[in-house]
Amino acid sequence: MSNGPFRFLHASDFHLEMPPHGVAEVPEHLTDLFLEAPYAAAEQVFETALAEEVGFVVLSGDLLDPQHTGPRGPLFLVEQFARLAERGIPVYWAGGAVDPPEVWPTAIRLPENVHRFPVGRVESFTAQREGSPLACILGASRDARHSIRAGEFSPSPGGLITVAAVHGAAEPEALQQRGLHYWALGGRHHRSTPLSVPTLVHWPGSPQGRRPSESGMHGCTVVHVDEQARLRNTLTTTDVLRWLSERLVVDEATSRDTLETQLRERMHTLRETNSNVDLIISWVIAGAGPLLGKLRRGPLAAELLEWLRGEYGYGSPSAWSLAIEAEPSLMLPPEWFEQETIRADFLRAIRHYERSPEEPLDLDVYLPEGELAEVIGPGLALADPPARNRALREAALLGVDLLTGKEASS
Ligand SMILES: [Mn+2]
Repeated sequence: MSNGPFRFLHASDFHLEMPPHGVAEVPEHLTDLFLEAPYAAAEQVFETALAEEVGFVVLSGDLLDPQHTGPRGPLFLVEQFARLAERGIPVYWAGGAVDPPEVWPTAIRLPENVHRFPVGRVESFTAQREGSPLACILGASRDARHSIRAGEFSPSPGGLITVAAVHGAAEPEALQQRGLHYWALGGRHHRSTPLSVPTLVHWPGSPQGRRPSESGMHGCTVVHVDEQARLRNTLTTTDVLRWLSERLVVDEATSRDTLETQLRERMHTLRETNSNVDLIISWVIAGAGPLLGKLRRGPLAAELLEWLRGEYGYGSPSAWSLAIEAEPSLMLPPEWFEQETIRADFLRAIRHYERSPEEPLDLDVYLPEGELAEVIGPGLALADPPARNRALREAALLGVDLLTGKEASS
């Protein structure tokens, strides 16, 4: 049974307390944008709910940490909730890691249309439209155990569309077995839909990417319910600042001019496919040839970066190039490992460390006391296998660059 067609909106992880970060320096003309981005993106979520005339809004946690936003965060949410209240749109909010119900400041009253789920216990609400039930919304705020207990969620006995709102990790298959229509999940900053039939299991991700690794479009989800109780989820982008990671491939014949043309063409494509949003772009140049060596060492990378920034970084919207670097890839001729050369000794040593992950790199001995922590981050980040492998790859490339004579510059 369905009272469709209708739409509802699902969003999570506003993290109003957390501006974008992970960048060495923010250019001055973008600082306001960085600081305001979480609020601007969250506001777009509420704009979407109003524009789509949704029946209700489901929020799956991590909206804000009021201790870090100060009063601005709760006051902002109250204002947005009130806009929904004016249009008769109820809100169902399951708390996550930073926004359990008890951290909400008692002096700030939530509007009547906002329903919060208790911690560690499933509660059920029925969303109404013009006096008749539209959907059943189950939910719980995250408790200390952190995992979703799927068994505590059951479909509405009346056959009403049933939505579960909860923050955390779970096996999608275990959720699907419960026979609900939709799992409105929170706690991931990337959008994902691990299952869609017969149950939609969905993380909408954060409405705003926070760091270079949170690349691509960010937004909220509008769920369309038809007369046959079939659900379809669509993305509405809300981010005001979008992180992109772009890769270009060069070869032996690529000149600096050709690379500039490639960069310019890609930039135009990006501008067309990401209209009305400021872009923060990390460029990686892959492939082979002398240009890559020049990008790794020498002024070329800095010159290209300055050119890209000057050409595209100050427009409105802006496309700011964060970095341009050669991809660390190791496609070396096998004989380089076998020769009687210093380069081969060096490469064999690197290979030995790659094949013996249990063997510590002991880089400390090469650095003045205390400097290592600053260089590679606290907690000796090289203990983590991807970081260790990356460091070894970088070391190999640098060694190859320095130990290979000019005649063999490939
Ligand atoms: Mn989160």
